[in-house]
Amino acid sequence: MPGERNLDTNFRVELKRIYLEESDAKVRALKTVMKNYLREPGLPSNLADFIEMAHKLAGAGATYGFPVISEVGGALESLLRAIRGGDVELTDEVRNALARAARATEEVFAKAKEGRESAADDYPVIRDLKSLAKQPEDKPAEDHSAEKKSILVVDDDADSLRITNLTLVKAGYKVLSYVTAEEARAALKTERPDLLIFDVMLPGMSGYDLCREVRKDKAFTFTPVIYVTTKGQIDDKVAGLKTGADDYITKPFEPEELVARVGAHIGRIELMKELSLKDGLTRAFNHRYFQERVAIELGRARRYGRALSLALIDIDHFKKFNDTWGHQVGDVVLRRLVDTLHAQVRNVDVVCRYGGEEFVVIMPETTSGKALEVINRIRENLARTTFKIDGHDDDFRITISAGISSFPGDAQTKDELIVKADKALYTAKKKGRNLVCIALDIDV
Ligand code: GH3
Ligand code: MG
Ligand code: MG
Repeated sequence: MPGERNLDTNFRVELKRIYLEESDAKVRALKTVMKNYLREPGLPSNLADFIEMAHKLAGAGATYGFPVISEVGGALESLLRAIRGGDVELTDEVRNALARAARATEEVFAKAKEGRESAADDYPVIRDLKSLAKQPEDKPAEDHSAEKKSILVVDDDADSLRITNLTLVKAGYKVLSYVTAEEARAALKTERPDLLIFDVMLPGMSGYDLCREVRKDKAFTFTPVIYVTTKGQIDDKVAGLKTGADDYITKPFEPEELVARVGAHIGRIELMKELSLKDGLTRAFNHRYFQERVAIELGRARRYGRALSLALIDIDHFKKFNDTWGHQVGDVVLRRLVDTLHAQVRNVDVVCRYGGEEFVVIMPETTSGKALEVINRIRENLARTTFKIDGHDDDFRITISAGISSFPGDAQTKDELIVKADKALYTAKKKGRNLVCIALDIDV
């Protein structure tokens, strides 16, 4: 039985060795892209190359047994993306941090060659990079959608696991690998991979048992499971699919086939998420997502002692608009409004359709005063801008009213935040519309 060998240790040692063999080249490549970038920071391809290098280190490091490399790479990537987004300038302090990141990378590898381990705490540069990028350390879960998808692989055969790993890493995935089902099960208590790949025959708990157990966990109801196994008989395939798995690949497999199947499953789940979280007409997030997200953001605001604002926005006299122009024209206006909101709020703000012609913007780290300023600017822009709609010669214009409430000033709970924003909106309507009110204005 393959499980009798100590594959766990052997495999990890082997992966580390492979990565270390390439480490000099990696450090050289990192220094080159950094040098090119610092020599000509204005050239977009220089920054793009640098970001790609950081991204690779972030993605592969931990997979090959170098979590600190992933940490440095990830923090470096965030900072570089912030620079690209115009949120951070290339100051001397930033230059200095970039150079320290390269030195840290070199040192982690050098220590590993001498058989010494590194810990993230040994490298304060990781914290510095993060703080320069102004990224809170626990980013909203949804931000990960833009990041690499992660795949958990369980296989007790070292060669097979390595091929699967290398294939998936090369295809751009982050891979978490385990040699026993028990290990994978423990990891799944904290990790939330996007797809699971199980070998069937494993020492101890089998892949089938693991799949059955995973399917009982609500967090993984829709996570695709693929078996990769040498068992090729039709009976085995049927038995495998009956455990709740989605697909089956027989070893030896073609890497392209694995990547294609993984991509198809992940793509379908992404689409499903998109459909279940977003409103079909406007592409704003839907009411259900709003409720979940506002709770998450409120928790974060409380934990870090930061402000959080909600802006509830309602189109003025929209019923009359529909009655005059028809619902189809009304629908176009709803979409336009969401586009306008998306264009004029920050990336971290979350635009949701609360219902009907009411929208709500979740604004993390935003005080009531700042939210008022932003929403008022949007209101003014809308009120003074006319727009055209296909098939109509008329110039259209809408106005909006909005109510704003904030944590911690106006409300402590999610429901209270919503109620206060709603009351502020009501005040704005009562005062004549085309107006933004904050919770403080209530009862005035
Ligand atoms: P107020 O200024 O007080 O908000 O007046 P209002 O007419 O906008 O408010 P009311 O709540 O009376 O009417 C809301 C209208 O929004 C009624 C409905 O026709 C329209 N509406 C809601 N959902 C949709 C939609 O999906 N498409 C279109 N075209 N109209 C919608
Ligand atoms: Mg309205
Ligand atoms: Mg309304």
